[in-house]
Amino acid sequence: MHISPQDGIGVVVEGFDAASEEDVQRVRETVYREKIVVLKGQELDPHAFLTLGRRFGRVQEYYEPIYHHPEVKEVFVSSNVSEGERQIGVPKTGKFWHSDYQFMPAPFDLTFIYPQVVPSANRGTYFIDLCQAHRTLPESLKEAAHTATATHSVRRFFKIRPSDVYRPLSEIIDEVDAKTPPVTVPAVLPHRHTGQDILYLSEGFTLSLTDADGRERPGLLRDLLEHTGQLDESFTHPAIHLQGYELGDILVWDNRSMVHRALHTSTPEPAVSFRVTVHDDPETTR
Ligand code: 7UC
Ligand code: FE
Repeated sequence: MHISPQDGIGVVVEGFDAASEEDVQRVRETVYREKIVVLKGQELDPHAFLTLGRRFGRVQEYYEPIYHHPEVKEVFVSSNVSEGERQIGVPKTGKFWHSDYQFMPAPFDLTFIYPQVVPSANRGTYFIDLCQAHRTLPESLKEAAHTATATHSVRRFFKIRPSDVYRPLSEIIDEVDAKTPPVTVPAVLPHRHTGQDILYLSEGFTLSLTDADGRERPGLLRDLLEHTGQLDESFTHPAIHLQGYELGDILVWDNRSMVHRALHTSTPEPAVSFRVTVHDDPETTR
């Protein structure tokens, strides 16, 4: 197995063997330091992809079944391809800045994305490192960030399911809030594997920010998001990294510190990718 740096954030790994415990350990050690790891030349069916995820920790299946792979429910399918009447997975996922499961009490440590059908143009995922965003906070925002609490929810990006047709919107919203109640946590959180501070905010999932006195501070939330680069509609902010990929790549990232956003495709080309998400709990995996 050979690791080399890539432009911007992350490393590229050639010769990764999903069956090698040593390779898995090296990728695990590398991902929290380098944030993104691209495993080249992988040929895994959905079962083997799940097995790979399990080598890194406790695999979490997505809470909404419409995303499940029909044979392997732990594999989340993002797909704009439908076969006749049958839509497998969900189209247009993650086209907003977020960290996976940020709206849940226990977000994942690692996300694995395995593209299956790749568009010829506009492929890739944007990333921003929220540890870097914390390190570069101007003095004027630092104290306010450290004393603030943030509330995260899936509400704005919950996808209407086929079974929701003809249901009142208010009933669906109430159901979303009952099933996934908003989560309130400090705006700056320590990374549980590296101890580094994370400015844990996203444009998609962070509903509101509250100061030490319990007052809502929308202006502060906007200033902090602006600092991270998430409000840059041109995607030219220096903190934004565009991660490309090709068939055979598996992207692995440090989900707690990396907000990401799927690239908008102007031309509706077919695109399918599989995803596995993992809790890398020290007590269960080491
Ligand atoms: O359809 C989507 O964009 C899925 C999103 C609401 N959640 C992904 C996640 O893992 O948090
Ligand atoms: Fe995502």
